[in-house]
Amino acid sequence: MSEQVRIFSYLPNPRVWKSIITAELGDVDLKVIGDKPSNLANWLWDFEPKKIDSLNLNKLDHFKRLSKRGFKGTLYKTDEFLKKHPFGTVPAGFNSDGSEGIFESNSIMRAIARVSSKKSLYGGEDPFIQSRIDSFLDANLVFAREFQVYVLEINSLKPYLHNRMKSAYLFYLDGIERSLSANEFIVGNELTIADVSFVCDLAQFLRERDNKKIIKEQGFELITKDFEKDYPKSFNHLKKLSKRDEFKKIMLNYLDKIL
Ligand SMILES: N[C@@H](CCC(=O)N[C@@H](CS)C(=O)NCC(=O)O)C(=O)O
Repeated sequence: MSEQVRIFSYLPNPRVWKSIITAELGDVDLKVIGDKPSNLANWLWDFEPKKIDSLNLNKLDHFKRLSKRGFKGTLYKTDEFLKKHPFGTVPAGFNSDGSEGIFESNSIMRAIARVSSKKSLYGGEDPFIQSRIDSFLDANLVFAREFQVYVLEINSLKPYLHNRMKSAYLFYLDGIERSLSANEFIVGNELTIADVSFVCDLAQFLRERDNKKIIKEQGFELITKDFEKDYPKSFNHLKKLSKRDEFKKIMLNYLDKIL
């Protein structure tokens, strides 16, 4: 039997971890295909992605696309890929026969939760709990988009960018901290994909600390400097979940150096 969901992406990628962890929690058959970020320019992006043989590059001229975000130079994407993925991004999710494309890492994760028989991952049968989970996922995406820009510009920071990132961080974590003051998990008292997305995106942002030297050299403070002190509930939640088997086997020691 073929897999239920397929993902093509550069790897490792915390945005893909959202789906892999959800598949672990929800017992969904997920196939992930990919390569190191720097190698993805040598792949033909498609439902059946293929490593490009450099000798055949001239035959692929038709599939040449100028990269738009996070990559530099040329990428190779089939017409069919762009039909399924109009924004042309990875991670790129697909249903089992490739007839549907699902983009945005939160939405790919949602697809996995919907396919799973473990309905509690996505609010059970209650449309309002499901929508509340969506609310957190939307807030998460806004935060993640801010930090994507920040990380891409980390070598040439400007006060405007740093301030914007700081206020997005404070806004997002104030809300998460408040929700964790009322419940054990972000939505209610069961683990949902809102928690999975929180762990993966925040873990990725905390790697800001790897860039401490370069941020300081440009005259700025680390935004996450006092994370543990300022947001103790969020910190404990992140730490506790990242130690659970389903998270740990995917994230390995990603957080060890920074927490
Ligand atoms: N918010 C999206 C971000 C996806 C994204 O921006 N992907 C970039 C790489 S980091 C991409 O695929 N760029 C393709 C291009 O540059 O053409 C998600 O969570 O999936």
